[in-house]
Amino acid sequence: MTNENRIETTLIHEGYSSKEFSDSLSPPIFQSSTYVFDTAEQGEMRFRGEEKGFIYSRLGNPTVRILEERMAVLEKGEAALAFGSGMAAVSAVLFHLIKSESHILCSRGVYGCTFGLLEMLEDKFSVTHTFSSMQTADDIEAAITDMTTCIYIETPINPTMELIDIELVSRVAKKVGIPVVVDNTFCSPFLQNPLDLGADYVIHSATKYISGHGDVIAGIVVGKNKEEIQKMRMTVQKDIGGIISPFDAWLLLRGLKTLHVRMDRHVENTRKLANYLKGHPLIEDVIYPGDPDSPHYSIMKKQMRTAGGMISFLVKGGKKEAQAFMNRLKLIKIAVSLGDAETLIQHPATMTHAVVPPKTRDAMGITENMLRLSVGLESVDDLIDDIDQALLD
Ligand code: LCS
Repeated sequence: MTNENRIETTLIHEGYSSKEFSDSLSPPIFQSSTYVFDTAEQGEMRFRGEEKGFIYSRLGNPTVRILEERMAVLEKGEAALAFGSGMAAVSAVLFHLIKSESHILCSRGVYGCTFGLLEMLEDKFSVTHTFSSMQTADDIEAAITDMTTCIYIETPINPTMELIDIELVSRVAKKVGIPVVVDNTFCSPFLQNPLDLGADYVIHSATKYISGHGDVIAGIVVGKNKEEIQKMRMTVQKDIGGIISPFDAWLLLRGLKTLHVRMDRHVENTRKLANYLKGHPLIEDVIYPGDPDSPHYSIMKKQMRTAGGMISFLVKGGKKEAQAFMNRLKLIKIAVSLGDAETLIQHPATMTHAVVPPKTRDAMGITENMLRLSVGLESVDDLIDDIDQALLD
C-alpha cells in the first residue's frame, strides 16, 4: 500500500497489512501494556532508540500505530500521534510549542475547553493569548508579538462557523518562523487538509467525524515534520501520558473506513437543511459557509472540498425562545458533541461555550439566540419535519 492511493482507499487500507497479522482482515486489538525483550541488551537498545520495536504502550502500541500511520497519510503529514481525547491532543501541541511567558495568537473563537486551557496556561505559566479575526495579512502581522510562539486556529470556528484563510495565515507565519496549528475537527480529513495549505500541525477531536458513531473520546495530532512528532511522542505524550487505548484506536480505524460515505451524506443533508432554515420566517439568520451569500463562501471554495455537516442559526428572540424550540424537538437530540449519525442540537451560550465570560462570548460572535446543529445521517425530510413542527410563533 502506498500513499499515492486516493482518499477513499487510504481511509480503508493505509498502514495495515493483513499479511503481518495472521491474515486477519480487521486489524487486531493489541491489548497489552508491555512488550517482552529477548535479552537485557535488546531492552537497552530499544530504550536508546537503536532498535525498532515496542517497549510499553504509553510509548507506542501496534493497533494505535496503524491509526497514526493512516491519519498521517490522510492529513498529508509525515507522522501522527493519537491521544485519549481531543483536549489531550490540543494540550500536547501547545505544551510542545510554548515556554513560560510565550504568546499564542488565536482565531477569533475557539472551542470552550480550548478557551479554558488557554486561560489556565495564562494563570499558571504566564502564557498569554490574544484573539484575532485574521481576515487580512495586516490583522495577523499586527497581532504577532516578540513572544508569539504559535498561531492556533479553528476553521470553521466552533460554533460561529467563521472561516480563516489557512494559506494566508501560514504565509504570514512563515515570514517570521512561527508554527501554525489548525484544529480541523469540523471538517475531518475528507473536507480539508491544512498541511497542504502551509500549516505545521493539524489537530482533530477524533470523537467527532473520525469516530462517527458517538462511542469514543479521542484526539489526533498530525505534523508536517516527523522529527517534531517524534519529539512530542517522547516528551509531552510519554511524560504527560494522555494516550488512547488500543480498543478506542480500533474503533477509530473502523470509523475511518466509512468516513467518505458518511461525509457525503452529512454534506448533502446539511445543504438541504440550510436551505430550508434560510427561508423560514422564524429564523433570523443561518450561518453556513456553503451558502453562496455567506461572507465565508469564497474561503470555503478555496480551502475546503465542500461545506461540511455543521450549521449554526439564530432563532428570532433570545435564550428563552431558543430553549423552547429545542424542547419541542422530537427526533433531533439535545446534546453536545458533533459528527455522529444522530442529528444533535446544542445552545453554545449555555453549553459548549458556557465557560467563556459573556463579554468574550459576544466578541466571539456567540449570541443567546444561537443554536448549533450537527446534521446527522437520518432522512433529511424527517429532520425538516421535526424542525418545522418545533418552530412556533
Ligand atoms: N476541538 C474542537 C473544535 C472541538 O469541538 C472539541 C470538542 C475539541 C477540540 C475537544 O475534543 P474532545 O476532547 O471532546 O474529544 N467539542 C465539543 C463540542 O462542540 N461539543 O462537545 C464537545
